[in-house]
Amino acid sequence: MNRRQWMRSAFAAAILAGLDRTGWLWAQQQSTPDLLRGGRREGTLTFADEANVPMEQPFGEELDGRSYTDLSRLAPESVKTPTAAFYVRTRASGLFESDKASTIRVDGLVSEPYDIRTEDLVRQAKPTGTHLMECAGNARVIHFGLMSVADWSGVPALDLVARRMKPQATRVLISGFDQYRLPSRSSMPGASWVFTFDDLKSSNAFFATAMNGQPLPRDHGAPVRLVLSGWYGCCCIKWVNGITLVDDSAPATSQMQEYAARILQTEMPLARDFRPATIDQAAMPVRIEKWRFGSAVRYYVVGILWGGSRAIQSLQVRFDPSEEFVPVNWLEQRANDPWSFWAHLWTPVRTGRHTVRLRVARPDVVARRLDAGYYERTIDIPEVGRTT
Ligand SMILES: Nc1nc2c(c(=O)[nH]1)N[C@H]1C(S)=C(S)[C@@H](COP(=O)(O)O)O[C@H]1N2
Ligand SMILES: [Mo]
Repeated sequence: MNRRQWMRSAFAAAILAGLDRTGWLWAQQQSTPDLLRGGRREGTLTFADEANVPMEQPFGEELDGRSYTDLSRLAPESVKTPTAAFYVRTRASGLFESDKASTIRVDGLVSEPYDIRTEDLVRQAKPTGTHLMECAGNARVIHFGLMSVADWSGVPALDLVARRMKPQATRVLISGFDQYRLPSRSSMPGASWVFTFDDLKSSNAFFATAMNGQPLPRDHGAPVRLVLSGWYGCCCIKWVNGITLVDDSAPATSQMQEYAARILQTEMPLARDFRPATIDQAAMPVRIEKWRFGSAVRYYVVGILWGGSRAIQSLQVRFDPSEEFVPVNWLEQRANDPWSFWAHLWTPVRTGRHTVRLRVARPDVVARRLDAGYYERTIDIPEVGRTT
């Protein structure tokens, strides 16, 4: 597909989304086909101040095992991440025998403990939609590669956890297999999380058994993992082996404490003290291309927006702290989950280093990480040209 066809298809997709029963669409200013008319693409720049790390290939083991998604390849017509490129944070333990992980134990405040057979979940699984996952530890240095989107299948979590429950149960602790051969250099072992029933309902939580039409791979939590729409990946427990019904006195897990240290910066003893670990509205550039229009040099900036819980309608960009924010030329937000796209044709007036930052200019939209500069990216502009 050439550039023009690409833009045409994005535009077509935008129109279709506008007509869609569920989709909502906010197109700002110009239509994309106009943006690049008469131009010629000369190449793609790389972001400055980011490390030279392996992308889309697993490295390291167990708790320190990672694989990063290359977001620079994203385009509006291909929002899903192929499974082999989906990020990994914690690779399967060498001690974990997935063929023996045939049951999930349900205990705690239930009339009688019982087991759920994972093969029953695999059989009952239905398509559960396209969802984004982002690690709370996502970072610029690794090109923000701890974020991906897949098509999932599974079983609604609420259906499963609420069986044989005693009336005093108000929360549910979901745990996964977390014993490792090797000590970790960077994180505490033990992924488990305490949810309210309302958390599971509002996030459409499900126990996933397949992604992108294939059985869940080992590193992504086979045979069964949890997925919550709009919550950070740290809550999406892999290798699920336990469901414990608890009440409001349940302590926060070590995984919740680790997350708290990363996001909320305060230590809280009880699960009930935690705010839902939802992703605020966020946005960033993923690719900057150099274009020539006659004698003028311009830069085509493609980005994504994700997180949040409402249509933002307006997204603004700035290329230097001394500049004013301006509305992006094109924005097509279809939903908060998974990611959507924006684009901007930028004509810098000087060469050298620039810092790209996005802003949602709405007081009613919370965007803590975005507003703190967490998703800023820097770029070195090699050439500026006469504008016509
Ligand atoms: N059992 C278990 N589940 C886990 C983890 C873990 O260390 N152990 N890591 C969590 C974190 S921090 C993230 S971001 C997601 C990553 O899921 P992925 O590797 O499939 O992308 O899994 C979550 N589930
Ligand atoms: Mo994470």
